[in-house]
Parts: sequence; structure tokens; C-alpha cells
Amino acid sequence: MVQTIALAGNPNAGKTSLFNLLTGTRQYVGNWPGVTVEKKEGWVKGLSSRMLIDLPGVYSLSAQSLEEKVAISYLLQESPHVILNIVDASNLERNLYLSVQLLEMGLPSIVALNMMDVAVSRGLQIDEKKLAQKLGVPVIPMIARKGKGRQQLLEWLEKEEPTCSRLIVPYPEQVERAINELIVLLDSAKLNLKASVRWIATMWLERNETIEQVIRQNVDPSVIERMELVRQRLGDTVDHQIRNARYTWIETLLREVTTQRRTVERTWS
Ligand code: GDP
Ligand code: K
Ligand code: MG
Repeated sequence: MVQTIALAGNPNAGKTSLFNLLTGTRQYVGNWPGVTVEKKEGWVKGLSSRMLIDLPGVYSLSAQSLEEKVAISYLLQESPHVILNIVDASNLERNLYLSVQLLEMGLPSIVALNMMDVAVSRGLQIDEKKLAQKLGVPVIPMIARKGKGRQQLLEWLEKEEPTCSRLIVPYPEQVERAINELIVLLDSAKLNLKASVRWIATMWLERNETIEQVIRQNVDPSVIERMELVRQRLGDTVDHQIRNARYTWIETLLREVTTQRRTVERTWS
């Protein structure tokens, strides 16, 4: 049976480098259905029956841009065997925003911590074990451009059963209350999706267009009406509150897992 690995990450995180490193020349390029966003697929070299799918580079799953909509629709509807989330280690705070959203989604995931050479040259030390523990999924340090980390990644893909993170970002109290009410409503609607119900509830509060569409197509109008009321009660700033809570969670995480050494500036006078 073919297992699909979905490659997700910010633009410039090294997605193309990693894709080429893993697939070599066995690539097929097309478009995502209905849109002119490029879709690349390829067999993973050195493993049997593993198909790597390159998702568009995105900074979040907010479904604002076409790329974000393609990525979120794919993950929601196709549920890959595992999400391979490539993260730029030299740009952790921004890159982890997408990671947090992906991990909240609750699909099986693994993180490729790329650009380790850049991070090290800037004096950034990352406790990878602790990072993996906090994210709730394996973290594999890589230098994709030089092929470093490939072997470890392949071994993991070959041998391990992918895990879903149990990452829970704590949101402000009134948001948590709304999420819990939405979870009850969504449970009664019996949506047939692999994504976590908590994540769907959070995306509904953020007015994520893709989630909005899925819910309007699959949930009873009377239930949607009650979901609307829960959302309206929170007012216009709920998406900011959710975003801020994610960034606060990331800042706390980074304080625990990173150390910035002072880099010595060389002078040539
Ligand atoms: P994409 O936009 O995510 O597809 O990223 P690319 O694979 O095109 O990489 C962006 C740039 O970073 C390119 O110039 C790559 O050669 C470079 N790059 C990729 N991985 C690494 C890495 O681990 N270390 C360093 N120093 N550069 C890398
Ligand atoms: K690029
Ligand atoms: Mg690219």
C-alpha cells in the first residue's frame, strides 16, 4: 500500500531542497485541482511505496491565500500517512506558528528542523530532545542543502509508526468555554474528519474559510445557527486572541529550548 508523506512548511524553509533530497529525479509536476498552484509528487528514494507530496509554502493555515486554502483542504480531506513539517531553525518563532497549527490539527506528524548550520553559525543552541517533547512529535535536525539528516529521517519513516501530537495551546477563558461548547455541537454533528474537533472549533472561531465551507456542507443548519451564536458572543477580536495565545505559547517554548550564545564579532583593524 502506498503511504503519502505531505511536506509542509513556510516559504524558504528548504522544502524544495528536502523534496529533491528525498525523491531525486523521480518527480511529477502538475497543478492542484482547480487552481494554478504547482503540485509536485515523487517517490522517496531508498524506501518502498512512500509518495512525497509537496504542499504549497505557507506561513499559516489561515486560509487567506490560495496556497493556504490548497494546503488546508488537502490535509483535511486526504489525511496523509504523516505530515513532514520542515522548520527553519534560524527562524524558529515564525516557522513554529505553522507547526503549532499543524500539531493542533492532530494528524500524525514529524518535524524536520532544517538550516541547523545557519542556526549554529548565529550562536543559537536548540535542545532538540526538549523541543520534540514539548511539540509531542519527533524532531530531526537537518541541513537539507548538504543532505545532512537524510539517513535519520529515512530510518524514522521506515521504522516508526507516526504519532499525533497532544499539543494543546491554552486560550483565554472565554475562548476555551466557546471551544468546549463548539466541541459538543460538532460531536453531535458527527463530521467524518481526521482532524481534532478542538482544532475545527478553533478554526471556526477564527472564521477560517475552508473550515467554514466544510461545516456549511456537512452540518445541520440548526446546529450551525448555534455555532454562529457561540462565535458572535466572543466579538471581533477572537481571532487576535487565538493568534496571540499561540505566539505566547511559542515564546515560552523558545525560552525553554533555546540558548542564544553571544557571537564574537571579529575585527580586522
Ligand atoms: P523552499 O522555498 O522552502 O522551497 O526552500 P528552498 O529549498 O528553495 O531553500 C531556500 C534556500 O535555502 C535555497 O537557497 C537553499 O539552497 C537554501 N537551503 C536549504 N536548506 C538549507 C540548509 O539546511 N542550510 C543552508 N545553509 N541553506 C539551505
Ligand atoms: K524559495
Ligand atoms: Mg520551493
